[in-house]
Amino acid sequence: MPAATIIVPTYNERDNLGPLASRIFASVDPATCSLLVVDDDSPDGTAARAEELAADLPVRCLVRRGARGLATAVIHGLREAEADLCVVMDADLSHPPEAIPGLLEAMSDPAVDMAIGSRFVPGARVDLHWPLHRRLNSLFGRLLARPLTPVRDMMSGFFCVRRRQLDLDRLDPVGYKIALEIIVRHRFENVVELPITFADRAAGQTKLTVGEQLRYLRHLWRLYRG
Ligand SMILES: Nc1nc2c(ncn2[C@@H]2O[C@H](COP(=O)(O)OP(=O)(O)OP(=O)(O)O)[C@@H](O)[C@H]2O)c(=O)[nH]1
Ligand SMILES: [Mg+2]
Repeated sequence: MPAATIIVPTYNERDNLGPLASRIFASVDPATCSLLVVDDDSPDGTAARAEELAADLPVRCLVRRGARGLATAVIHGLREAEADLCVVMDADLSHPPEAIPGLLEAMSDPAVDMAIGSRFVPGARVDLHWPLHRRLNSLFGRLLARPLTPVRDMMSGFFCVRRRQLDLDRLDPVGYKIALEIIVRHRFENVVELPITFADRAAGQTKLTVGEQLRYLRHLWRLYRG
């Protein structure tokens, strides 16, 4: 298995980190892969939990103070990653760690720019108990981004990229949609989407607020403006 850094942005995910790390290191080799938690100084003690896990596993935690935001946390992680191959995923076990080897395998083809764990290709399943308004929200969000990229799940937070192919100084996202930002800014054309089963968050609370949705509109505006 190639060396890879698994970057996980966190805000108040203390109770998810243990199960997440167990499932990650049951799926990838701890001798070549490591977990990089990028925490925005969560009040629930997420960073302390990461430090506990670091006693037995290749886990490192970066704490950002005074900054908030999923996408910028991921960029911070990409800057600090040890490996060239970087996998980005959520902490809440919505993204199955068992799919990581498939993403890494897809990147073994040098022509592939990015591999995405996708909810919207044949074979994918979305095991969610989302209320109708949230599903409509997600659909509407994807429709708004459709002219920017043919990628079906451009909103996914589960993907693999090569650090050396990224110009991190060119990225200027607000909010959540880091994959969309990377695809559009780098004009990535060869994006592979692998079907995943997407689950409801395991523990803890959502951070997806109305403010976050307004930030998404601002983000789209920036991308359309070029
Ligand atoms: N560092 C950092 N991570 C964040 C921030 N907001 C969210 N995250 C993390 O980003 C990931 C996705 O956030 P979620 O709250 O799961 O968003 P979601 O998947 O759209 O919504 P739910 O799963 O319903 O909660 C999780 O690992 C969060 O902890 C933030 O401001 N800073
Ligand atoms: Mg989630």
